[in-house]
Amino acid sequence: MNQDWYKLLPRVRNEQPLVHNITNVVVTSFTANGLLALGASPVMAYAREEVADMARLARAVVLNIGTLDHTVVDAMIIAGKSANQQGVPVIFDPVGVGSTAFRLEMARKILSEVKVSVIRGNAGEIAGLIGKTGMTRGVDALEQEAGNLVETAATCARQYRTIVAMTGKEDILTDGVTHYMVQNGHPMLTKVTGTGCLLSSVLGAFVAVEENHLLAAVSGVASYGVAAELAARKTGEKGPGHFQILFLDQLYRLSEEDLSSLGRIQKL
Ligand code: ATP
Ligand code: TZP
Ligand code: MG
Ligand code: MG
Repeated sequence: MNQDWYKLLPRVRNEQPLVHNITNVVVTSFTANGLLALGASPVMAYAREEVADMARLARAVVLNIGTLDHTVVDAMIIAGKSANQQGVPVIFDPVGVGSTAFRLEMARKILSEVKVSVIRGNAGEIAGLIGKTGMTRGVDALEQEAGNLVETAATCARQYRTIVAMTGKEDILTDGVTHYMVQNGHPMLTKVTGTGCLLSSVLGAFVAVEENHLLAAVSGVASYGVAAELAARKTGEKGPGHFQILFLDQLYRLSEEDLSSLGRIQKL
């Protein structure tokens, strides 16, 4: 990509944007620690009485339906509308959409009431949002043919007038017209719960510092993938427990040089 995508990470560290997360109970602590390691400033707030105020204070709002119920969905809509009124970008993670009817119904409700800047999900979830079902197992994506992935992501982006970050072995970033593929990352990311959720919140930090949200999404996904590759090298023979810690450390240590030498971004 011709812009200096690797220069966004230093901006995140300089500006330390406040990212307001309404996320799931599985990943809360990992998400907060990941954002801190990266250099952003996390806050979790869920009460309907305060989410409008918190969203207004934040530089990005992340809505993640991993362990949703009606109360959480109400809070997400209040927070999302407040963010929209203030021009604060909203990221949406449709965890598990495509596996139950309730998730799809709630995701569509949120997307009909809140304008989101980026949807970040696995292939099954993005397919689920455009009505293609049977491509998920619980919160995990099932394998799909590569050719269909770009079309699925682009259709989703056009339908919801947003940027789609569809992640997996390869990541597809699209606004519906212009598409990028990022080939960074490591299979160890699939052995630690919440790595997709943390990525959605990391994208919140990147869109907070860059108005071009497609560039921010590409940069955030590539930076995250490079950190995972470096952490996996250090993990060696050890397993997911060590990788999780080394990955947080690597988010903290990641340099512009690491990114410019290891980033694998391709315009499609
Ligand atoms: P799932 O529940 O299907 O694992 P998720 O919400 O956890 O989905 P992922 O698609 O796993 O999200 O994406 C999280 C990170 O893991 C992204 O940076 C992505 O590039 C990376 N990733 C996922 N699978 C692989 C893989 N097989 N090889 C390399 N990187 C991967
Ligand atoms: N169940 C509900 S939310 C959740 C699980 C296991 C976490 C999913 O995290 P990720 O980032 O999608 O792997
Ligand atoms: Mg994963
Ligand atoms: Mg997920």
